[in-house]
Amino acid sequence: MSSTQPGTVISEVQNNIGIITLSNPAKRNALSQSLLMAMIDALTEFQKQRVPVVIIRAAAGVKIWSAGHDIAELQTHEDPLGYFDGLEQGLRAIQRFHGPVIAMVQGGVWGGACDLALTCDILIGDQSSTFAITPVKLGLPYNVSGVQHFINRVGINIAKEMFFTADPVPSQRAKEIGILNHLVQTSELENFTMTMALRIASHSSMSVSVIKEQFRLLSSANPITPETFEMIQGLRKKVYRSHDYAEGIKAFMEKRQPVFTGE
Ligand code: YXS
Repeated sequence: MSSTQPGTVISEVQNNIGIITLSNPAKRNALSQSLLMAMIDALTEFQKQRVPVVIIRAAAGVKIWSAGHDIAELQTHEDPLGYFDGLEQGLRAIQRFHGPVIAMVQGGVWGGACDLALTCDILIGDQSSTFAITPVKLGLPYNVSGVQHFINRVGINIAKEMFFTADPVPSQRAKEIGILNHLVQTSELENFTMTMALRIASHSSMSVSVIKEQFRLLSSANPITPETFEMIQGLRKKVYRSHDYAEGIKAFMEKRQPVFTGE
């Protein structure tokens, strides 16, 4: 079974493994609302078909796995990563899928796509894979659950460096700091990933599913008080209503460097 929604994703099942291929090449696989909804639809369909494991990938040989959130769809003066934003819905769909979701990565992973890849249960990449989280380049306030994803995955020190520098982390370092579970030769990437998916699928899907849910619940179990959450939201509001955020978006659309004023 394979379905393609132009400019979004290609979804198919091979040996009872679900495969979602990001397919928006004109925009370097930017995570548009329509691409994210198509990804969610594919996961929903795989869940119905009791597909035990899913691989999320881009087309073979791409230089950019995904350029991140579709900047053209980011609203200024509004929370760009609100609970119902397409990216946030997509991240939750990956977390709540009943089995492991494996990100198979070639090429650059940018911004919200880095959050999406890190939200997958297992990451396997080749030497061309790089990972950058880039809100500071747009003057954008990342969201609480997103920051938590990075702390959980790489630890607070590395997460700070990634957020503050916005520099792409190259594959070798990504392996060293725990972004990548495995760094494999390009020629081996598809076979290695499918072999792992089939290995997982050979085990009790009920047991795997419940253990995945335990990881989700335990990794998000960092209670903060309602007042603390409201303070964070207040701080974020200052940022997404700032000159800098509006300038960051405008500069990208005008293909120029932003001029930030810190206001
Ligand atoms: O000029 P055309 O119409 O052909 O379109 C160009 C780009 O504008 C478009 N494009 C994007 N459109 C919307 N959202 C994007 N994120 C995006 N990225 C690219 O795709 C066409 C080809 O882009 P071009 O010419 O730059 O390709 P390239 O191969 O030279 O460079 C590829 C990239 C990915 C290095 C470059 O496109 C780039 O730096 N893109 C922006 C990466 C980025 O900053 N992503 C973060 C998005 S915001 C986000 O994810 C979070 C909300 S956060 O900010 O918090 O991280």
